[in-house]
Amino acid sequence: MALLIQGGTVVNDDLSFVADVLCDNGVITAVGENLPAGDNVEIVDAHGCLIMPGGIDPHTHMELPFMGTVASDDFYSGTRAGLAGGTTTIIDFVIPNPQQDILEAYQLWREKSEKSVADYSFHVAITWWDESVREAMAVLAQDHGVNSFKHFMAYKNAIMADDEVLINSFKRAQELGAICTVHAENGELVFQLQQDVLNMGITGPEGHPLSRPPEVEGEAANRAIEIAHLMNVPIYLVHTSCQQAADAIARARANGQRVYGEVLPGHLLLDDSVYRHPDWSFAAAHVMSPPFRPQGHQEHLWKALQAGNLHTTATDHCCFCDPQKRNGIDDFTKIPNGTGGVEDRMHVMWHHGVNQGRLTENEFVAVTSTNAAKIFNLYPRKGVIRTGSDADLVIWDPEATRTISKETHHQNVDFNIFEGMQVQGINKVTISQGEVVFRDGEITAERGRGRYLKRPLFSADHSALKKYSAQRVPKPIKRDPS
Ligand code: URQ
Ligand code: ZN
Ligand code: ZN
Repeated sequence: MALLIQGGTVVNDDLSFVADVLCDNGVITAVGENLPAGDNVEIVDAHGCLIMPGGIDPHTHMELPFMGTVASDDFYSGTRAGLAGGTTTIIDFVIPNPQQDILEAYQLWREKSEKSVADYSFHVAITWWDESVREAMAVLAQDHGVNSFKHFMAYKNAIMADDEVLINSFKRAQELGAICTVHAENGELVFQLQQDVLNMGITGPEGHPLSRPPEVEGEAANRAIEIAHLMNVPIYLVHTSCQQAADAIARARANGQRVYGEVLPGHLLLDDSVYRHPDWSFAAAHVMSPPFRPQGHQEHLWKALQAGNLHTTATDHCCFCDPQKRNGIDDFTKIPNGTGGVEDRMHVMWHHGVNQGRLTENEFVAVTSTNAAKIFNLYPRKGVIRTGSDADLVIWDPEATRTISKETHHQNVDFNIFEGMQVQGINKVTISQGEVVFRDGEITAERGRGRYLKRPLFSADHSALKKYSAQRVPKPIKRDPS
């Protein structure tokens, strides 16, 4: 059934304009004023509302096996919660164990994700290196539409990539036309500081931020950026949480390097006082890496976002319920790291971004959808209201309100880091693949309707680098052998 969205204002990252939107067979077929309603068309009333591109969350971990347990939101419940909050596409992660066959891991994640109710794609983590990994990256890039490879610089003795892995993988990504992403924390420093903090007798969640101060992220951010610079590959820093890392990105960009930054609403709004809360479960529920930072970093991150040195908002949605968090009841280093947010990201960013005058409505669209689509080469299929683009949209009511709570959220987790937050400006309707999947609080998306999205190599950014590399090859100096 075709849909005609009538009476709204279309908001793209570059422009807002009054228009109707016609959707048919999963794509947008017309955008314009007073579009005629043909036969067999469902009318969706958008009067007084904004019509915006469906949200893209470029950083989630549905049903991730991690730190001895498995994240509690799976690809069904997690993407379902995302639709309720206006997110119509996620980019999740294939994270092979060290020495695990990369292609085997990719297949496992493809099977797990078939239950999704929204469209999805994968970054693939490079957690070890040998010639088979080098070959697997080509297969994934050329045959399976993987154009982004992730590197965890933290998590020593688990999935941490050392400099040798980083350099080999970055070089390979450059050859293939892919982008590199990093979790930038110095895992060796974290490991040492964790021992130091435990030796002080600190075993509670308050030890978590003490073992990974902002300098630990700043060092890794600078190192990753320099390696990317010398390997001539674009780089994207996930969950940039502190001034040191944000400034590293800004410096590199000021030097013309192709570096992008992601920020989580949690790092924009919460601080490290949560770890000193008297209730152990409350404090442990906030254990994620990098940790929420001391007061001051949040405002710096907002300014970096407004300045265009941070480009996307994501959630790093990786939920663990209290019984799971209690694996670390006697030792904070054993508390599974991760928090949720896939359902709240857009509401929180609108309320604290647009309502507070930090972001225009167009910048909101950029940082919740369009920029991620462009960086990861899903644009203009995703991330814009345009004829021919996928019919993934939200009908946004700037006057409607919601109080965020674990009691009412659809996320499969017993905690919400934004508990009690009252927000104004929410999606009344979510449309995915041209189908109404959320309306009046009801989710009607069918299990398994989500599609795997292939992402082409050589996004505009990378093709520019390719040309630059070709010109930059130094020549050997011819010398008289005598
Ligand atoms: O590091 C990540 O992004 C994953 C393992 C989720 N956990 C977290 O604390 N950020
Ligand atoms: Zn991470
Ligand atoms: Zn993550």
